[in-house]
Amino acid sequence: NNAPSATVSSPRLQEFLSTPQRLFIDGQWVESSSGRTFNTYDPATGNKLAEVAQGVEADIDAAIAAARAVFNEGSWVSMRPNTREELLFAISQKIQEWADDFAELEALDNGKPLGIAAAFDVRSAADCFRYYAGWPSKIQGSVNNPSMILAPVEAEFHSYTRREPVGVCAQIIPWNFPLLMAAWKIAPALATGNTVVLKPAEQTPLTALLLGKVLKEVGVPPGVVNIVTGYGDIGAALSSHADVDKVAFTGSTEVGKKIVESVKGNLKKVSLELGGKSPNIVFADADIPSAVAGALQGFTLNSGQACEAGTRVYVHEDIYDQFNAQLVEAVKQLNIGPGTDPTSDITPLVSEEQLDRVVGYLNQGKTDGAQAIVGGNRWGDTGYYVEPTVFTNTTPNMSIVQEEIFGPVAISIPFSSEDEVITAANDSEYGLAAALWTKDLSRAHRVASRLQAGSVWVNTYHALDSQLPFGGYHQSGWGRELGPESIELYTQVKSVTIAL
Ligand code: TXE
Repeated sequence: NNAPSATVSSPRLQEFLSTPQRLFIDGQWVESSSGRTFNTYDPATGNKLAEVAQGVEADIDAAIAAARAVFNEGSWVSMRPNTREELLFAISQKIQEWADDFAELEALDNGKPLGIAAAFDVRSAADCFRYYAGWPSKIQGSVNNPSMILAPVEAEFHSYTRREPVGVCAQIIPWNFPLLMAAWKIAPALATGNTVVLKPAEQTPLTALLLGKVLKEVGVPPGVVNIVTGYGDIGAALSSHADVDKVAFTGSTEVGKKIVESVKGNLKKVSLELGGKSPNIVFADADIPSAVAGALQGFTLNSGQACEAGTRVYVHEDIYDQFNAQLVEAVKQLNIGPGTDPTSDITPLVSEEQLDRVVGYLNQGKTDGAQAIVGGNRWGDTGYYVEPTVFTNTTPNMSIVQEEIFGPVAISIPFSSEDEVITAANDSEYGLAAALWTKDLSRAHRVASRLQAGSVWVNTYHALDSQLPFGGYHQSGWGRELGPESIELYTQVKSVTIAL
């Protein structure tokens, strides 16, 4: 039964949800070769949302073969930069045209607020394609005049470098920003002439499949992007495949380590964007209302299911009690409800598994002696909701202080000096993001330079843009995505030398 359990507003979405979702291989929508399917669920109700083809290893093989064939054939790789730009721009425009459908589908499949899905996920995905649409005509090599030593003939030399695509790219993405993660991966790969096999998360495959329809409609050649839905087993089959040249992964640090193990066979290139436990530091001279709003957004955006979430809030001791009181008040103003209700601020977690995981951390925190000054429990008994929670009275070794919880949960910790808070902030196996709130310009730059994190925000939080590289120090990952850095991730450099 493929009838959608949710009521959707547009005919396009009604049609999309009432047809079985298939794999996108070599420009065709096909069944899994095993005939198997799996369900995705609406996290607000736990009801089935759609039935999706469950890809198996044979489908991965077929998708990689298609991506390889079109890469080797050559016309995609050598496409005129202006034509490639037009194609990427058309994808961006089509996403905007279908923005309402993408937003509603994302809110249903992931559970996130419709407003966030529209204003952040869908808009940023369109922006990302537009940003990379500008790149193909600007990818450059360099010209050199080297003095060669070991050359067979005496000559002058002229050398230049070329930036070429890496090849077939496996891209494995998570469920917290499903469409946006697909955009961060596919847009730079296409801008640089690679071909792609994308594996969306099993919890949230739908917007990637709708993106597949966009790619087909605007005329991305068959085989250039293939989308295979399914579980982690096919992610592993992709990352270990001998005919894949690069794997780009966003997800848990645990699976990131498995990816690194799995690439040993052919030493394919790897980029990883993994977990975080980001510090958010409020100095005594901060504008307190802004810092409270920033701290709140830092740990509650997407119900805390953001890798860069600001979950360790360090507050100067002089303002600690005042700050906590205001933060608790702000948390109490939040509405909890389904993503499709425009008044909801805190929406359900993506799955029952994530609910159990987050509630497990809440209970562990309480057992360890931390105090929940607001929240601390599951909310309701239908859907996967958790109360937004702030803990105090923690010690540095508690699991709620060290580990990524991935729910709307923050720890508020007092500090007395700049040096002390920098040491505490950097005491983490992660290093994805960090923020500080101060009116002191010198302190802002000084502290920003000492925080071990790939993104540092001053007097703001969650400020992301396609132009700015994003990625992690330490176990938060390898490499940087977005900005010119993604052009580097998806190209390799060749030097060509000519004896004149
Ligand atoms: O992630 P997984 P999960 C963190 C967050 C969360 C935890 C667990 O703390 O609570 O991870 O989430 C695919 N080889 N983040 O279990 O398993 C999988 O099918 C190749 C942070 O859902 O890492 C999915 O497509 N692929 C994160 C993708 O990996 C494999 C966002 C991510 O799932 C695989 C999500 C394997 N062996 C979770 N096993 C962030 N950085 O934002 C699974 N996958």
